[in-house]
Amino acid sequence: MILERGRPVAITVVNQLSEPTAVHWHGIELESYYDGVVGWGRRGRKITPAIQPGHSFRVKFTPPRAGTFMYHTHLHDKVQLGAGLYGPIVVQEPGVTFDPATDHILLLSLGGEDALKDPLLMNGNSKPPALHWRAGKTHRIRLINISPANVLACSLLSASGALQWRPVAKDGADLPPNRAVLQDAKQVAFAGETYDFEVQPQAPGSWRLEVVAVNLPLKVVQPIEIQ
Ligand SMILES: [Cu+2]
Repeated sequence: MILERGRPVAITVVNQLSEPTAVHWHGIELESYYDGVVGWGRRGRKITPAIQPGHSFRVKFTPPRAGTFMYHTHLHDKVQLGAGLYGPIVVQEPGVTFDPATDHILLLSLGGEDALKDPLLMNGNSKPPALHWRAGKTHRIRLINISPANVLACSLLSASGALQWRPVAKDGADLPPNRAVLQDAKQVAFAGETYDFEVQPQAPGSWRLEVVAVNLPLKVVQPIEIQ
């Protein structure tokens, strides 16, 4: 979902499940009534309802910050998250167009309810196909962890070993210049965190983003071919 900072948006959530649901707009500042916390969020006298099967709920907000966010179910979390009720949100500055050639969403999740049996997924895939990036350009990586309760260690590697990247944002907030400095391309991401990095591949080669869970037998590798 790509939104524009400062531009009001209305999103209709239609529940086609056989059980109630609610959707949380993770990291976005919005009125609590729309934020998917059933029985808690409110607007005047209205309390956030669960969205019943066959029903819908219209969410309205104006994203105040550009950055990387996510939406996800906030009801029956284990079952519905395991079934895929989540997705990325990118908020762009006005006038900026999302360019998938250099802007890359890498969303980590669990492909089921059981971290001991179900696979770790990258963009919905346990064996994600290679991405093809151009050398000589600045690429932005938007790392999102929505794997419930999983702490993930992520490293960007080339065939000859570790790479470096420049962190530019965390949870949708730009980093101050003294934090946005080139460093080893490693990051531990807790569930619900987003991290943005910039990388500048100089020459063709085979890269990969390796992600392993801390204390769980989970791993996923995203191949990246630099061309
Ligand atoms: Cu959340």
